Amino acid sequence: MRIVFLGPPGSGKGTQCGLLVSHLKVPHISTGEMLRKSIRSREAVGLKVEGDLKAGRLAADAIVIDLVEQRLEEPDCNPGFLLDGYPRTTYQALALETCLMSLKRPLDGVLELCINSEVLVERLAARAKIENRADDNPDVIRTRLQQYQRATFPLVQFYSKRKQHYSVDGLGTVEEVFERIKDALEAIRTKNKR
Ligand code: B4P
Repeated sequence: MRIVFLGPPGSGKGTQCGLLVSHLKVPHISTGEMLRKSIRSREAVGLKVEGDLKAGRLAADAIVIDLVEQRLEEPDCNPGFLLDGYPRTTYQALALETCLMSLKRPLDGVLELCINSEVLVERLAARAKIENRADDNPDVIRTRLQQYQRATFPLVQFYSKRKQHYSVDGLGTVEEVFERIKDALEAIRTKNKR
């Protein structure tokens, strides 16, 4: 299956995609993870995006689009993929649509994990204590949530118009959310068979 996960920071996209990899047997492509890796290894891309990530701003569209397009051409993506954190802007969504059209592999669906912002702040503050991520401090979390509302939330409408959008309640335990996601994937499979 070819699925995009949408949701604000802390909504559980990364957590749920991690669980779904073995369920669906497709790779998990997290642009946040790819960018952090390139920062850690001091690659040219990493040096360009480091300041943006630290400040909670989005990296430049051109950089992320390029990373994802190269990744989607790798053979392990032939059976499908889980895109986590991409697209995050309308420009990226249009680029993805064009790329998948040229690969003749359209998206099966877009899952939005819905959750309120108080829970998000609590979750990210809890992660800050464990993982020491530079972008999990309160000021940067606020910037990331604002970015989401401004740049990424309009994608709900973008994919609704294309009848590809499905929303999933992201509140509850990891296992409860996972069960809801599996149900939504089943609904997508059934709809796409028709
Ligand atoms: P990401 O790594 O995608 O960061 P994120 O949005 O915070 O999502 P994440 O996957 O970490 O959180 P999750 O919801 O899984 O991006 C980082 C940065 O990279 C961005 O701010 C941006 O600067 C840049 N970037 C990435 N993609 C880009 C793009 N396409 N364009 C431009 N820039 C881009 O979970 C968070 C926490 O919640 C975890 O600690 C988890 O344990 C906990 N959690 C999850 N589910 C839970 C549950 N049910 N109950 C309790 N806790 C739960």
